[in-house]
Amino acid sequence: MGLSLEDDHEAVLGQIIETLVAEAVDVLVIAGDVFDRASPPNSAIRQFNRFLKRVAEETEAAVVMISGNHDSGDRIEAMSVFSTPSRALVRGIADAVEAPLVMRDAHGEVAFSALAFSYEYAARELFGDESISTPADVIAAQIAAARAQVPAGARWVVVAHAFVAGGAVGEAERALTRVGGIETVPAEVFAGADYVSLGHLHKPQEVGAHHIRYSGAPLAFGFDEAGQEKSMTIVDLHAQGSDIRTVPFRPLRRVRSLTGSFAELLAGSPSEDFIQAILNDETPLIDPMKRLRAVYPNACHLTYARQARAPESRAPGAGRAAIPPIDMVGDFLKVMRGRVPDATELALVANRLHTTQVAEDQP
Ligand SMILES: [Mn+2]
Repeated sequence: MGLSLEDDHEAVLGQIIETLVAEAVDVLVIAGDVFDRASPPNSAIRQFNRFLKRVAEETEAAVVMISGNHDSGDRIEAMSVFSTPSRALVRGIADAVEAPLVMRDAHGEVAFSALAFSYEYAARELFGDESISTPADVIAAQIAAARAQVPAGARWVVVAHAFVAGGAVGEAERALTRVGGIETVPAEVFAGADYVSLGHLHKPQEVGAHHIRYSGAPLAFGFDEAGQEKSMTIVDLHAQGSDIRTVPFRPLRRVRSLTGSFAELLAGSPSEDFIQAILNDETPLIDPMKRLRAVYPNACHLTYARQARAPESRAPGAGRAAIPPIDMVGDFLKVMRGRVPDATELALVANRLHTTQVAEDQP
């Protein structure tokens, strides 16, 4: 969008600090992605360092943090080297020996296992197991390594970065998505954990069970997340079971979609929010964005409702699943590049889809 989100992040990070203090939180879990790219700008690193310093100085909370698929694992791992074992467990790179952070409360010990995100090829090498071929295999190997280190009788919290089956996915997380859904990890892999704290999906949600949860991203990252309330999850672990609730964030600027005629939108209340305008005017207007920004200075996207409707008319009565994958890939490439795939590209895609299909059909 070309707009800086630094102030928006600062507001939410401040609210996290307030909540850690107000709720006397024992452990802050950051389940990745920490940053949205492997080489984040220095301003983002500085802002995050300031935040961690405030957690250390102004709160009693320990920190358990893992890298996600967008992070540089090595960059996150660097933060672990000198961290105080009782106050922080930071994991950027998966390990075959997953030592937990062990905390103690009135009911006894709680072990936190922090499973850094790992691709299959890296996990095959790490665990010396050539049969690791899916994200579910990776997590299963990490879980087995972690479980072996949990003290007898301790309750167990698992922190992981994965797409757990059944989760609602948004546009920003789709980079990991492969045809056929084999990237998903079944919730059953976490059997035995008292709580599973997940990162990757942006929408706050539970998956498969009450105690297996995504806290969600602290800010909305696209218009598909417009209107979604972001929050932090507060978990009270009991001797058995847990209480789970959310504390909503109050974003500086919201991400909103406004639908109406151009005249109606111009007459709306002025707002600094990030606005997507969906115009239902039948004829295109001249430079509407410039005039909209007089009312909504952070308006950053504009479409006409008749354009948005157009794709539906292509396959009347047919669900999205009815479109063959090869056509879906072709449509995607056409939208992204403005031309359909050529014969060589189609052959490559078809070959890859076939391999995936064969792999899925195996028992
Ligand atoms: Mn992710």
